[in-house]
Amino acid sequence: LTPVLAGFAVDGPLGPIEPLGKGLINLSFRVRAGGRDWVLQRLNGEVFAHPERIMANLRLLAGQGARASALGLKVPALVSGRDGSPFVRAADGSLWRLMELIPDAITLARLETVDQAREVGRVLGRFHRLAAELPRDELQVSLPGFHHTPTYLALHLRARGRARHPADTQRAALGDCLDRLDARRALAEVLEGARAQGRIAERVIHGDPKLDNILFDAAGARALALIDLDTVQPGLIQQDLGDCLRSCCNRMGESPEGLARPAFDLGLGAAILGGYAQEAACLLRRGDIEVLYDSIRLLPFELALRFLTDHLEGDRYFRVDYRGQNLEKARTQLDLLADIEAKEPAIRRVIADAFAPS
Ligand code: GN1
Ligand code: MG
Repeated sequence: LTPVLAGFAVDGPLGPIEPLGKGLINLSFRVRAGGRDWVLQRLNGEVFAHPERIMANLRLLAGQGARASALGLKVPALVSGRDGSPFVRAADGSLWRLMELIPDAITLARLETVDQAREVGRVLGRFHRLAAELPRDELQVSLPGFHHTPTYLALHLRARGRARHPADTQRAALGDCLDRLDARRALAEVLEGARAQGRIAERVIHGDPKLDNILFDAAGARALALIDLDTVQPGLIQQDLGDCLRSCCNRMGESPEGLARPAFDLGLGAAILGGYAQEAACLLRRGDIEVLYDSIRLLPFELALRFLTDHLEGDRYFRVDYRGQNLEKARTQLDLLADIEAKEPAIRRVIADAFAPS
C-alpha cells in the first residue's frame, strides 16, 4: 500500500497500516502519516460504478465542515491525490481514497442504553439537517437504484429463476425464507408508491446509517458523526430511519450467535425516534410520519431480499466469511421483521409519541 499512499498529498513518515472496520463492500485501513491517523479505502468498483460522483458529493459535504461543527457533527476531511484528483489509482487499476480518521472515536458493537439510542437519533437528525442544506443541483445520484425496493424485488425474482439447485442442507432454510418474502411482496411498493403519489418528498440522506457507521466518543456517551458516506445522495428520510432502526434496535446484530433470536427493542426505538424528533422534526410532515411504521418493516425486508439475491447469485456483492452466511443473514432480517409485525401497535404508539406536537 505504500506506493498508493505516496500518491496522496500527505507528508511525513508513514507508520503502520492496519485493517479497519467491518464494512461489507469497501476495504478499509487505518494509516498513520505525518503525525495523524487517516482512513485509506479501496472503493469496490463492482458496486460503485460512478466513484467520481461519490467523491463530488463527499467534497460538498466536507465543504460544510463549519456548519457541521455548529450542529455538533463531524464530517471527515478528504485528502486529494498529488495531482488534485480525489483518488489514487493503484497499479492493478483499483481506486483508493484517503480521508481524515475522526480522532478519539469508537463504534459500538450494540447499543447498551437508551441514552446511547437517543444520541443515535440525534446524530441522524443533525445529519439530515446538514444534508438538507447541501446545494441540490450540485448533488449527484452516485448509486442509482439504491434503496429502490421494487427493483431489488425484480432482481431477486430473476435470480430465483436462474439459481442452480441449492444443496440439500440449505434447501429447507432457503424455501422458508422465500415463502416469508413472498407473503410480503406488496411491501416492496410502500415507499415508492407514497413517493409517486406525492405523499413523501425526496431529500438528501446518508443511505447506510447502521450502528457500525455511527461514531461515538471514547466513553460511548455522545454520538459524534456518521461515517461511510458513499451512499449520501437524494433519497427518502424513511429509508434512513428504517435502516437505522432495523440495525440499532436489534441488539443481536446482523449475525446472531447460537440460538439468539433477533428482536426489535421498543425502548431503544422510542429513544432513537425521540432523539431524532428533537433535532429534525422540522423536516417531517404528516405524510412522512404516516409511512414510518411501514418503513420500519420495509428496510429489514429489503435487506433480506438483497442478502438472499446475493446468496442465490453466489455471494458476489456482500463480503461473506463462509458459504451460506448471506442466507443466514436474510433469515435474521426476516425474524426481525416478524418481531416488528408482532409489535405493530406498540411501534405505532412509539412513533406517535415521538412526533406528537409539543
Ligand atoms: C453494506 O458498506 P457497508 O457494509 O457499510 C450495504 C448497505 C447494507 C449493509 C448491511 C453500498 O454496507 O446497504 O445495509 O451492508 N452498502 C451498500 O450491513 O450496498
Ligand atoms: Mg456502506
